[in-house]
Amino acid sequence: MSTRTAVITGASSGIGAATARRLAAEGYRVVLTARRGDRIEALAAELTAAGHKAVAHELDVTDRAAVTAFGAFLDAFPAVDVLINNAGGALGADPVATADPTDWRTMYEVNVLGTLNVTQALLPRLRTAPDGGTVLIVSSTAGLATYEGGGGYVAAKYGAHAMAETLRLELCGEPVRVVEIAPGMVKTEGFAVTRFRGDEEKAAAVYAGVAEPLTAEDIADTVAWAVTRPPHVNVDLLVVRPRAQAANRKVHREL
Ligand code: NJP
Repeated sequence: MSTRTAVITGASSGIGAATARRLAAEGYRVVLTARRGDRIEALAAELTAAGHKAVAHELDVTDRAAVTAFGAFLDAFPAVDVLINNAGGALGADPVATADPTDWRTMYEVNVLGTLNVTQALLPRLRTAPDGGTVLIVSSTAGLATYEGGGGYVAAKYGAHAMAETLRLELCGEPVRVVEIAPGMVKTEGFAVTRFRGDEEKAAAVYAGVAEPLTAEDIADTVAWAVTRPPHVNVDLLVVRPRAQAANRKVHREL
């Protein structure tokens, strides 16, 4: 079997980096993208040194022209088999009454339009993948149920969820499957720190007393499982939470 190629957005940290490592270990050629070029270059070098196939391509998913150029860059590859739309995140935890619309716009830009941009650019290649293509969207449990302070993040992830559902309907009959992974609480390097704009104390409080939040590797594991099913098997939606989290705000804490 020839080497399959997986493109991963937001591969510079957290779930994206773990997914890149995991898919490389599964034998995929991984194309790592993110805005922080130094990080993805370092990860690609690490994977290459370990005998895997990895390349880095700096990319802001909200920059539509850059994403289009990225699609052309991928023409050099024999095929594009898998797209992992992982770039995203939250900004702020303000109530709807007082939230900053700039934050809402930024979250919509990256979580929804970023995913749209990359999916549109890569779909022609995914359609011609030898064993069929896979579009995977890392959404969130925040895209399936709301919570106070979830605000613009909830709205954006509902958008990502709606896009996954709609795209699956529209591609029915074509050799491309659409998979959605909706994680609950995952303790990653960047998520909470970004949400609270670098306030490490507030970020740490998100996970306070939670014995075992999910790790980036846990989500990478579910991504790898979903994309390595036989091509006719479409895992529509996987909701993955830590055992200590029964719902978005129902979290067992040992404080
Ligand atoms: O977060 P973090 P996670 N263009 O901050 C990239 C969802 N999720 O791994 O550009 C391109 O470590 C950024 O790269 P850089 C979450 O919503 C998480 O936890 O270099 N890339 C970085 O690699 C998100 O969709 C939790 O700054 C952009 C990555 O995104 C995904 O999981 C729970 C970008 C973020 O890595 C990964 O989050 C949940 C742009 N414009 C859903 N903007 C959780 N952790 O609890 C950002 O339900 N990135």
